[in-house]
Amino acid sequence: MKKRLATVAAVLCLTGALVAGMAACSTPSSGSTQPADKPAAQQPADDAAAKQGAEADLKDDAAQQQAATAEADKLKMLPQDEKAAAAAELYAPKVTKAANGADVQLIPADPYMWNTAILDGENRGCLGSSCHDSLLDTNQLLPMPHPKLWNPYDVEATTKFCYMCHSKALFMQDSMHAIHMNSAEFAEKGGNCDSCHYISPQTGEYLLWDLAKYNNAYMGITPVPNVTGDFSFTQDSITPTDQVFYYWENANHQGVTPDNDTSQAAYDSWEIAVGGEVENPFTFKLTDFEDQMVEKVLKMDCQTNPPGGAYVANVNVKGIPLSVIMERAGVKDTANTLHSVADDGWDVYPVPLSTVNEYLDDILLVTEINGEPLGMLQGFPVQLWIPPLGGCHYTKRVVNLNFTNDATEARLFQGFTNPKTGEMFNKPNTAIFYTAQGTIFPAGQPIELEGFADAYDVPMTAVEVSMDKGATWTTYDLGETDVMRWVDWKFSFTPEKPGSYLIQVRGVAADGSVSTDPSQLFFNVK
Ligand SMILES: Nc1nc2c(c(=O)[nH]1)N[C@H]1C(S)=C(S)[C@@H](COP(=O)(O)O)O[C@H]1N2
Ligand SMILES: [Mo]
Repeated sequence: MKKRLATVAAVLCLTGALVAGMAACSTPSSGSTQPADKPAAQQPADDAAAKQGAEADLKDDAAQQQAATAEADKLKMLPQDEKAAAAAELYAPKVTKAANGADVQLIPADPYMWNTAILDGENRGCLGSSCHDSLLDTNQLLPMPHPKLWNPYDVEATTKFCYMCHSKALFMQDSMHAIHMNSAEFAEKGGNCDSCHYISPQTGEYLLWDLAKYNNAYMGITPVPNVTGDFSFTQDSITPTDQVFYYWENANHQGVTPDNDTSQAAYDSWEIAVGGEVENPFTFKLTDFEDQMVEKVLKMDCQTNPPGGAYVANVNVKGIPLSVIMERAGVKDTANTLHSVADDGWDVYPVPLSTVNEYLDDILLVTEINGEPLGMLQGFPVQLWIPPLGGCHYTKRVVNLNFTNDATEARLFQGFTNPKTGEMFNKPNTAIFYTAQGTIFPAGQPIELEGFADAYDVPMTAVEVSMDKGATWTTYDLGETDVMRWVDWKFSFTPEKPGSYLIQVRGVAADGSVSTDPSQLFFNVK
């Protein structure tokens, strides 16, 4: 496998395809910034042009770097008293615009210019002013298909998004090292270990810069022990339809997003065959059960929703109760498993019948979300919703419901295990919605944050907030919560003074488990 991935990286370099995905990536020591181009798929015919463009970019980079180095050199020669003011200006953290329009500063200001002049924070890590615009696009530049990712609720993708799938299969370290270390562009731009890693002075461990910078590397973040604010939550909030995530992995794990027919005719003619260990095998159309459909507010968490990610929805769904279908079929005692098979062959995550029976009141063959037919991406015309299991069990475009007697018990997926620690990565899980990393808030005004907390089949009992990197946590008890819906929390507080801050949010569930990877937001108050 390692060999195959290395070949892949070589192909990438040869075709120059990577060039499109890597906007100007400057050397870690330059102190200069280049604008990042939006990645775009390249046609083979464009390769020559792309290569020329990349060469021109590199020359531009080199010129900019020279200029920056000259400026920094001049500064080094200044007398001490003049140096401080000049350095503060030259090495001030950059203020840029986030995708949502907010002014952001990704690096805390510190009196010694440690973060920018010494650690060179502006030029390290995947994102920011360094190499990639967004991690969501990079995987689409691979030569092989890859499931499309996006970020509902504007939650920025981190490498934790990649780790969810790649921690077990196709190890992330292997592919990332091969792709970067074999990339001519990465080499030409002076990329090295420090570009991606933070080497812990305590342990010597190579941490990922993007994941470690705020907690381990930067100075200038003001701690707020025992932070307090106004906390509230609801389980009734509804994910707007355009923020409902989608995920197509397909039965072959190739992740090609389909382009299915969403016409009324396609809905009217959709057929589902019910069979296996049942008294009355039968085939039905969705229209046959129109008058028995019910509406419910239910959640769906993707099994691989990363820590701090928002592959989670809480929506008003309408559909046929599975109980109605099971009653009509007369499921025999010999059946122990439900296989819901899709037209793309998706039958990867069968469910034990005992689990089906446990949650039967909330299992629906869903045809509508928030009063509208399912979108193409959400599996028009029908998706089997099985809360509170992981989303992989929610088969889209079901064509078969097979009640079988399997020799081995079907495995349930309700959260993801970190293979390094054996602990759950994303259970309980939280995310902070709609707020860009580095956002600059006006001083003296309350900062209002919102997000979700959930733990699949385990009810949430508390949300905890820390503003001193986890030294103290303020607990907000939720009481008894409904496991079929998410917890949507709001937290509002006013920092006492301007500065740079880090807020972390973690969840506590009824089994006593606590998020291992809190969601976090770095922000500034000016
Ligand atoms: N037929 C089919 N069903 C599928 C998948 C798929 O690739 N094909 N992906 C599953 C996964 S992993 C998830 S998280 C949910 C996502 O459902 P949504 O797109 O409606 O949010 O669909 C599940 N059902
Ligand atoms: Mo999923």
